[in-house]
Amino acid sequence: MPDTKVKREYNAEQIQVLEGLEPVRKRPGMYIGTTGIDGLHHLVYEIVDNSVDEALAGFCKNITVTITAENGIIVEDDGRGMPVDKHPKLGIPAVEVIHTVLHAGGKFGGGGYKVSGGLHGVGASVVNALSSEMYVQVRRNGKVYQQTYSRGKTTSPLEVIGNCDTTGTRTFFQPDEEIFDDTVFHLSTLERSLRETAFLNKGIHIILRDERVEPAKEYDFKYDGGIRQFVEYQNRSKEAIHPDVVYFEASKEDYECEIALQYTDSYSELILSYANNISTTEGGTHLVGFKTAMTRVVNDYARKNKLLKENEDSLSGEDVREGLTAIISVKLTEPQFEGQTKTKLGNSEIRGFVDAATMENVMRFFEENPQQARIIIEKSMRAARAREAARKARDLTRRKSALDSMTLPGKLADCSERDPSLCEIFIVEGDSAGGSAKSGRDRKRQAILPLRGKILNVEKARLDKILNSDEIKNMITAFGCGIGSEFNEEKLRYHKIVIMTDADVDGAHICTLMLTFFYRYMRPLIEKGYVYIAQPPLYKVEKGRNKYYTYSEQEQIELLKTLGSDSKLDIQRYKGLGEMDAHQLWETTMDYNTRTLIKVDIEDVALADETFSMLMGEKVPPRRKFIEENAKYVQNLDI
Ligand code: 28F
Repeated sequence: MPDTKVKREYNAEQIQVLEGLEPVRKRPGMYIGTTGIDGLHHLVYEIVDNSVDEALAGFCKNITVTITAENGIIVEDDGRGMPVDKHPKLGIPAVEVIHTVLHAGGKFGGGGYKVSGGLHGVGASVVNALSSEMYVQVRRNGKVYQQTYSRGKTTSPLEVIGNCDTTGTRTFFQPDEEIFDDTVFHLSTLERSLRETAFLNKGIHIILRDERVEPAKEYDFKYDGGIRQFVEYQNRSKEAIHPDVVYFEASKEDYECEIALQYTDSYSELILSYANNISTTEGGTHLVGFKTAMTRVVNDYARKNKLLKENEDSLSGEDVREGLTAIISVKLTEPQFEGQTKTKLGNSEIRGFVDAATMENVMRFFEENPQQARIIIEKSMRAARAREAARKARDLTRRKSALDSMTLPGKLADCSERDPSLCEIFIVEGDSAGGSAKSGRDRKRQAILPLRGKILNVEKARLDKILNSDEIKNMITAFGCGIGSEFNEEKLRYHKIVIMTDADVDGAHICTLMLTFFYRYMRPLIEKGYVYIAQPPLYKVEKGRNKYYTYSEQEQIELLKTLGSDSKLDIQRYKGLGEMDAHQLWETTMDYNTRTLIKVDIEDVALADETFSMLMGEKVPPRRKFIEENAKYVQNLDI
């Protein structure tokens, strides 16, 4: 009898179960983007998204996220509770499949589609693989079930550990220190993300608790106004110029969009876009559709109502978006994410869908609210006139430098090196410090641009006025890379732009003004990591022939402890850069081998936008509250 080899057919899921979650531990970046701080926080979003899906399906009302004292995370919801019945093919409980099989989960009941975010629903199994400990407790059928896991492996069978008369799911996980070098969660990051999730899913109730502090710090997010309230929140430190938030939603076959917008007296635009609650930071077809329609509807209405004369040029997209805060949220069953960080929406049908919805609804708002329409149109027309004036002013600066291309500002002490990647420019507060920096520097690679006093607050000024400020013009010319839409990274003359100001309130203010200018008109400088803040010393301590510099109060205390208070010490507290001579400034703050530079990076556009508006904008109360709350962090300005 020939032995017929029985060929066992494995289906995809069974292969997955055999392979386990090893692939996730081998290449975690494939599943959560990075194993840095962003990847760590993605673990939370993956679990929270499962609760959000249960809420969107209509079965969960409350979600609680707790950071435990040991930097573990507990997420709890009052949904139906994960299913516990045996999986027909795999013979293990559904809850175990969800935690041990990659991409298990898929569609949720209630006919909805999985619209929540994360890295596109890799779900609980990835969190299990990247956690040293994990447990899930399911309240369902009047019982409390529990199962535990570690590093992707099941460490206990599903057991009944009690009875209950409620339903829901509670998940605990401790990020694996073998995977993540930094496992300390940032409360502000979770606060912003969960608040955003609550705005995007109106009515959902999310509580965030931090038990690492005594008493525990708690946030409570619930916004029945959804993205309308999101716009009001983003505008809380700006002045709205018309009373109503424009809001509309539209749906078609298997996609829907929801948009809210309101104009303020700000000169910058803030448009946040989302697809299935994922922040599409690289934009995409929904954003293009919205922008195109906004430009068209403002021009059409302006012409139809004789606000814009026949012979006047049309308003540009930039003019129309000056001062605009908008939230665009689309939901679709088969989203295509493209771009470097997979946060650009690619679905082409969405562009026309959002364009038509915006055109129709904004035109209707204008026709029903002619006063508000006029205010908005007039704002855009002022922007157009200012843009025209700015172009003239810019041509002036360009024409001058075109005539004599090397017209660099007289105050600039340039460096001799021609390769920008080796060059640094120090923007130094005050002429005396500028003088010391010029003589103390490395002339080959370090350029100095002294800055006299405060620069213009660009948050409260338009481009034409900004271009009239010598200090700003000097920086633009020295950097060589242009501003705004003309910014060209290839032309940047220095790959380190170091802000060097006094370590006092004035210095911090000048530093913030400069960062505001870079953020508003040369944002890629910050995004690409060219901008730094120099750290001058606070104290010089001399003991006999030994000389020590300290850069923070803490460091000073430790040094004095080490040197012992018995010996005779000569201590100098630096009030400003000008108190250091050229050599001291060089060795403490500019020498490549001994200096400390803080690299400025934008952690979150929305946060940066509201931080600058709060710090530099019109309204005083939010600014006072912000400084009171954040003063203790200010030594490491990391926006
Ligand atoms: C703290 C994290 O994960 N909550 C969840 C549910 C509810 C159901 C479900 C989840 C069926 C097969 C996909 C219950 N009853 N919180 C959570 N709550 N998953 S995750 O079902 C899983 C789906 O795989 C659920 C009826 N239908 C769905």
